[in-house]
Amino acid sequence: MSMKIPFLNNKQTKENDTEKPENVPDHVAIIMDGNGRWAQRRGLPRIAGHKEGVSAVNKIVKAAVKANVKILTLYTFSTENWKRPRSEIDFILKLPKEFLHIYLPGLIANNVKINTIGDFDELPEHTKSAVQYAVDKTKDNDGMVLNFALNYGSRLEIIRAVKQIIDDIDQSKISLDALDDHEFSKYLFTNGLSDPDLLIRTGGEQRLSNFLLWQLAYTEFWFTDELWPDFNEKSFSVALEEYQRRKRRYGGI
Ligand code: V0D
Repeated sequence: MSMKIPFLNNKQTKENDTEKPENVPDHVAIIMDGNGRWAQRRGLPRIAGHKEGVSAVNKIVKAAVKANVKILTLYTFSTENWKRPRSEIDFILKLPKEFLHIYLPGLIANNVKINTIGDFDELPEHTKSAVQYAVDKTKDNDGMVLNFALNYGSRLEIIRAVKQIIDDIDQSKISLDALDDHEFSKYLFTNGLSDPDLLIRTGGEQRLSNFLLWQLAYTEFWFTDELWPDFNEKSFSVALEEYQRRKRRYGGI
């Protein structure tokens, strides 16, 4: 049986196999902005930009695996995105299934583990089941963690944590004295994941838009005007190189 696995179409050169760049960020988080504008500039409907954004996701996942990134977190759907037109929301919420139908075999072949953060329960059943299937299928993989922020909002995440902590204090599961930033982190969606080392935002805006407010406290930021569908392996390596340069300066004089 021969099966085409799109993810595996990357040609690894000998150079890439032997090169071990220093100071690769363990955890990269990305705000994938500019999809709607990408489409509108071409006279296409906004949803055409989201669809094009899906193939950019695959390109960057491949690039991240190749670069030896340990965790890649992608902001795919925010709690604020429910304010968009219903037709656009319906289209976007079908993208996980479409993405996984095409790319899941390649992700499995590359030992990628799929994870999600956010309020998963509020998503439509068809979205949840497609994503849950992929999470289950990849749960024993120990390669890169591909972490999708789905129906994610950072303030909601922090409020949830506070409520759960109060509950646990009431039930004497933890003591108020023991609450420090390490303990607090365990109540966030990102429990078990290290904080991002590098945040990338495409599409020209320079703000966090309610993304990982707690986790980005010491993170390096990289903003680019490039729209997400145009963001490619080259753009990604430029961001990684800039990160490496910044860190080297830090350790220096
Ligand atoms: C649209 C650009 C992949 C940003 C990328 C539901 C907006 C394309 C996924 C995906 C979206 C999510 C989970 C998963 C597998 C794939 C995705 C959404 C939007 C929101 F397990 N792309 N993508 N999810 N866009």
